[in-house]
Amino acid sequence: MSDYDAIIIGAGISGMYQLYRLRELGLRVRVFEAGTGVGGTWYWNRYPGARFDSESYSYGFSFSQELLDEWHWTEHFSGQPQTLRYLNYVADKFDLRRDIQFKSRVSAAHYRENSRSWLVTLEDGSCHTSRFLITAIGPLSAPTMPKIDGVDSFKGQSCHTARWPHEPVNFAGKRVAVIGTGATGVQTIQEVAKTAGHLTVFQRTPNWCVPLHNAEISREEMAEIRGHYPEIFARCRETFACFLHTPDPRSAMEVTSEEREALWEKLYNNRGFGLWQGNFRDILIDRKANALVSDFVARKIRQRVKNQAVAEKLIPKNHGFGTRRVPLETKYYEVYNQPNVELVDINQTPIERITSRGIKTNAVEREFDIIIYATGFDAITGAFDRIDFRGVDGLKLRDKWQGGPQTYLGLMVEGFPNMMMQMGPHTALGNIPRSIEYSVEWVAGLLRHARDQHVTRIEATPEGVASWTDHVKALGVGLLSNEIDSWMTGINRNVDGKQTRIIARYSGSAPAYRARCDRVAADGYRELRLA
Ligand code: NA7
Repeated sequence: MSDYDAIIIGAGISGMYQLYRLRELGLRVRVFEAGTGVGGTWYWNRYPGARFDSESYSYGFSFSQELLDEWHWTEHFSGQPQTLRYLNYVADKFDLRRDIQFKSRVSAAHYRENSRSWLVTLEDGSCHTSRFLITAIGPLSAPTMPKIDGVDSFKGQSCHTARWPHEPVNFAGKRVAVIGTGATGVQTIQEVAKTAGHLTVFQRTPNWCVPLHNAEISREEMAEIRGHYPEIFARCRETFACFLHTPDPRSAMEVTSEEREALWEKLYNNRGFGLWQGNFRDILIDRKANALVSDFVARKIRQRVKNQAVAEKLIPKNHGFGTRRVPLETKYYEVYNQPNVELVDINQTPIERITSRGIKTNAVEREFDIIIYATGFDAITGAFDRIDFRGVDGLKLRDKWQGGPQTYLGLMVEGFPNMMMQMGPHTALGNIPRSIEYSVEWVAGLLRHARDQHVTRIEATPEGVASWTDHVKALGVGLLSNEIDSWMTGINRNVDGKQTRIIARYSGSAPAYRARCDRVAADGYRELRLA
C-alpha cells in the first residue's frame, strides 16, 4: 500500500486549497513544500513593493463564508506582507500545516505501473509513495538569473526578486541597480527609488505600464465589500479572465475618436486592469485598434516624464499595448523625474559584465552596493523541467514536451497516469485564485469519483490530448500577444531551449473552459481512461 492517497507538490494557493478539498474526501494527503512556510508566490516574492494587481477582494479564497466574514483587506491591492499573513491565517484556520512537510523540495516523481502509484523523491533523498500526484508548482516559480558574465563575482549584496531575503534590506543612501523592467521590476523600482541614494535601472525592453490607483480600505468600506461578495465572485465567474473588468463589446474602430479617448481616459483613471481587460473588444486582435490605444498610453508617458529623451526610452517600440503582461504602477514614470534615478537603455549601451564592484557596460563601469535582479522566471513549463517527472515506461515529461506542452484540459498528460496539474500549461490563468478554485474542485471531483468507483488508474487519452492541444493552439491564432516574445509565449533568453515561441497558455474564455471541464465530469469522465 502507498504511504499516501495523494501527494501534492507545493503549498501555495493551489496546494493549500487542494489539500483542504482532498482531506474532505477522507484521503490521506501529504504536501511537500520547498519553502519554510505556506504561500508559494507570496512566500518567495518578498521584494519591496510586491503587491496584487487584482483587487484584493476578487483575489482571496471564496470557498469559506467564515473566512470571507473574518478577513479584512486593508488595501484595494494588497501588498505582499498582508497577503502572506492572509495565507498563513488560512493555513491556521483550516489546520493545514499538519499535512504539509516544509523544507522539502521534490527532485523526482516516477510512476510505477505495477502498483499504479507515484514514487516521489525529495532532495534529501527520502522517498514517498502515493496513488495520485498533484502538481501545484506554480506557473511563475522558477526564477532565472540573467546570462551575464561575472554574475557571481559581485562583492556587494545581490538578490533575485523571487528569492528575496526574509530580513528587510535597507536602501537608504545606497547605490542600487535594478536589472529588469517587467511587472516585478516596475513594482521594485518605484519602491526602491523612494530611499535609495542613487538608483540605476538597466532596461532591455520597456513595457506599457498603467496606473494601479491603489487605496486603503476602511472598516466601513470593507463591511460594504463583504456584503457584495456574492456579486463580486459571480462577476469573476462571468468575465473572460476572472477579473472584475469586462471588455466593452464595441470595436475601437466603430466609435468616434472622442468616444475612444473618453473610454481610455476613464479606464486610465480607474483602478486596476481596466485598460487591459475592460477595453474595446478588439484592441488585442486588431492592429489598428492596438496602435491607437498604444498611442494613447505613449502620450501619457510623454506627459508624465519630463525629459523627453527618457520618455522615448520608456515607450515600447517592439510591441503594442497589452500584448505582454501589463505592469500596474504607482508613480512609476515620475520616478524618472527624480534626480537620484537614472535609466540605462542596454540596447544602446549593453552590459558587458558584472564586476566585483558593479556593472560594466560598453561605455562605463558603475559601482553599486546592491544589485537587484528582476529578471523573471522560466515560466509555465520551467517548474516542471526542474523535477524529473517520469511516466509509463520511464517516459520523461521533458522529452514528451520538447516541442511544446501537450495536455488534456491543462490538467493531465497522456503517459502520466494519476498525475493532475494545477495551473500547468494550457489552463486558464487570469485572476489566478479564481481559476485555482475551479480547477482544484474539478480534480477533487475526479478523485471522489475514483474513490467511489474504486478506480486506481486515471489517464488522459491520446485523442483527448491531441484535441485539447489543437484547440488551445487554434484559440491562440490571431492574438497579437502570440506574435511577441514574453514569458507568456514561453520565451526566456536566459534559458537554453526557450528561444522559440510556443502556445503555452489557454487563451479562450474562463467560462468556456469551465463549461468544457464540467461536461467531462457530468459525462462520468468517460473521456479519460479509467481502470
Ligand atoms: P518578466 O515580465 O519576465 O520580466 C523580466 C525582466 O527582466 C524583463 O524586463 C526582461 O527584459 C529583463 N531581463 C531578463 N533577462 C535579462 C538580461 N539578461 N539582461 C537584461 N534584462 C533582462 O518577469 P517579472 O518577474 O517582472 O514578471 C513575471 C510575472 O510575474 C508577471 O507578468 C506577473 O504576472 C507576475 P526583456 O523583456 O526580456 O527584454
